[in-house]
Amino acid sequence: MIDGMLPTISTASPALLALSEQHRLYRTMLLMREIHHRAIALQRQGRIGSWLGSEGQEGAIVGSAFALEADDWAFPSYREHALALVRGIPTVRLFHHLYANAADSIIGRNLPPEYSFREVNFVSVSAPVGNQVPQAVGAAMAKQAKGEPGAVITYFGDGTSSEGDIHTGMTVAARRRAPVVFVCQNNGWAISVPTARQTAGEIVRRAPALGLHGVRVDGNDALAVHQVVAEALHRARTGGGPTLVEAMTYRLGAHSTSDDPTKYRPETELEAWRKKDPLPRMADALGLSEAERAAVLADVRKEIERAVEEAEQTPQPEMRTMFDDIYAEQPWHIAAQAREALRAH
Ligand SMILES: Cc1ncc(C[n+]2csc(CCOP(=O)(O)OP(=O)(O)O)c2C)c(N)n1
Ligand SMILES: [Mg+2]
Repeated sequence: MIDGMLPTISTASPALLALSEQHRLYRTMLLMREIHHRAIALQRQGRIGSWLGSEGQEGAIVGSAFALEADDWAFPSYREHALALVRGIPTVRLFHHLYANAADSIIGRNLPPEYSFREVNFVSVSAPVGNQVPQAVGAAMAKQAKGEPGAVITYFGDGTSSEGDIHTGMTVAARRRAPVVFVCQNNGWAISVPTARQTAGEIVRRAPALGLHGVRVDGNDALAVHQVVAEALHRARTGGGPTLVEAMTYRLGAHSTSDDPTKYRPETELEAWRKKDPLPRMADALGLSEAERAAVLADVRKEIERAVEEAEQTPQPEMRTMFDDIYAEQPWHIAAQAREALRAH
């Protein structure tokens, strides 16, 4: 039942993805990396509230996102920014959310970056880790019950793999052969807790025990991730049951803008993983020259600058919106609070 149990497998077969798509995949990875750097700078300047980065994990995130089709649903965690981009959300909308402005799809209701993009089946990111997994299984079972096409993908981390919700979700999904793919990004750390202190076993080995397919993949090889996730989604869509994909990767940056990994993480470990950075690896796989790499970089930076400018110029949400979307009919005490707040404003 376990498809690949080697410590890491790199089975990139570009056959599944046209060359032009591979170039687009690389550009999206680079766009995500540059958004990450820009977001940290904006947070340090006090222009946005918070940021959780995906530096080092672009291969796992973008590679898997490229395997999705229009009918699929995604229940992401907080690092899958690029998933929204791949689903067709323009860069500026990520920044609208980070600025919590009036054009933010959730007008500042979540801690950034916890997006929600209903129109592309990108379900609101949950703050409590692991919440999204039973939700994804429920959505997959609903698809099954309604006879709707497509599958569901959900993401979580190595630390989150210790949560009960994960096991409940996977057990039910396997029992019901629900069309869902679980992507565990094992990035070595759950804030300051290393994976070895999180679990005595290997995460992917839980799959056969719970009755799922299990695949471990080199998460820094975007094409390998794409292939493994495309196969898992195909299996899910065609009634073959759920899969747990463990993508072995590494968080090169801090956990969030409130974290300082130099306090707990050995520099040598970081340096070893920098050498396995998924971005140059993908550029090498495409045979890109230095000039070509520089051209893509300049292009994504321009896109980001335009997006930041537009987000900055967009006004904040109106005060009254704070009281919307909570109750179908506003109760008297909320109405009274709204009146008072608007008077004081
Ligand atoms: C239920 C719950 N417990 C604790 C937290 C605090 N918390 C936020 S992120 C995080 C670490 C999660 O690590 P992992 O699953 O490995 O994901 P990563 O951050 O490495 O992507 C923790 C403990 C939370 N948000 N929710
Ligand atoms: Mg982790």
